[in-house]
Amino acid sequence: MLRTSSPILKPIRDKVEAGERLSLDDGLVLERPDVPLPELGELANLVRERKNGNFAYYNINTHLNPTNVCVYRCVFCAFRSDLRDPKGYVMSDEQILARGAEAVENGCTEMHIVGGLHHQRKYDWYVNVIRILHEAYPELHLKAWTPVEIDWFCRLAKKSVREVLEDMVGAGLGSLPGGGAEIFHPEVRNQICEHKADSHRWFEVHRTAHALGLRSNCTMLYGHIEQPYHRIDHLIRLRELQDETGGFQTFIPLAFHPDHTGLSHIKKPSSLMDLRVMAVSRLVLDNVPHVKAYWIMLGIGTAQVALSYGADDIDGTVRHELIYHDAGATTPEVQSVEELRRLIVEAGREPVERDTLYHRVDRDGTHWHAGAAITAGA
Ligand code: V47
Repeated sequence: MLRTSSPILKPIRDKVEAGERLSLDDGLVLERPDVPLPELGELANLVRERKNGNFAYYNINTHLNPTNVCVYRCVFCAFRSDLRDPKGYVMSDEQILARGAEAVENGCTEMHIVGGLHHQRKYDWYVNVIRILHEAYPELHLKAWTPVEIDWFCRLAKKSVREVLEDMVGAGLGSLPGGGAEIFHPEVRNQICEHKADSHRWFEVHRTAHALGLRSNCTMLYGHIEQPYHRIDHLIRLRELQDETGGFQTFIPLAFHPDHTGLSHIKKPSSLMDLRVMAVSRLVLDNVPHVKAYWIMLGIGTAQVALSYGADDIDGTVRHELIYHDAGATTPEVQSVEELRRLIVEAGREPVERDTLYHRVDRDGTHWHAGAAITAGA
């Protein structure tokens, strides 16, 4: 039995308890500042525990951003560089392979690969990033390329989304990360990233990936110029594709970090807003198994609390993260497994190491193998 008592939440509480779907209008009510945050959290926690019990998942992973040089100029991005900017870099094959070696030495199960869209690199260069890593380290799951990158590759290669994804799978791609979603509504998207893949293209890429049997994640970048309506609209669009394909594994709400971006006059969202967005996302996205509290972005303390506000996953050890650190994140660059497990236990949850596709990981030091699939509940 829930302790919630606000009259404003009563109809929504009844729906959540009965396992019924929330509407767009319900989502807008949840976003109202007069909805008490603890009650919202309690409702989201009900769904979180229904789906994932007391488990909180983490993985041992690393990031690779093969280049930061990018043809696009998204105003929220501090990571990108112009072609001739001294900050710009492109990694060589040797540097990329060295990262693979480091990942395996550290027991990583996953490498998360995204980057800039370089003005001069050809399609084969991007396929080669996946191929050389997969050939050298076949056990490392390569979670790579957002729809923004896949769309760019289609233009470079004059190929369809399906053909590009098939090339990448042939080279060793394992799944797609959730990035590039930002805010789908054109009122916002046209102001923060007008030139890159639009929402239709973003969904086309994930729909095609799911049809090919790939799993993927999804995200939402919040706390900049968007309004509550844009966030709920975003979540409902994701929910609709999930109804169609069932291919999303995890949703990750991404808090905007303003430093060194074109929106540096905007304040970073507060922890209370982070928790509200987490809880609302869990409640509206009723068909996505997992919601992630990305500790790099939220900070450790908020990520721990978020495990009782809808989140059941905290991402991983995360080595070599640049996108958030370039934009002012003050979290450490890497967390040890012991520390990740400690912070989960301190939050009252049971830590479970997973691989990218949510199998339990059985591990002896850096040696590991994927065990049974973790099945989410309702
Ligand atoms: O698409 C860029 C966001 C995303 C900023 O799939 C920013 O498991 C805040 O998608 N402030 C990339 N956000 C990161 C991403 C991700 C992260 C962790 C796990 C997974 C996963 C995916 O980061 C971009 C954009 O939405 N971003 N700049 C910024 N200044």
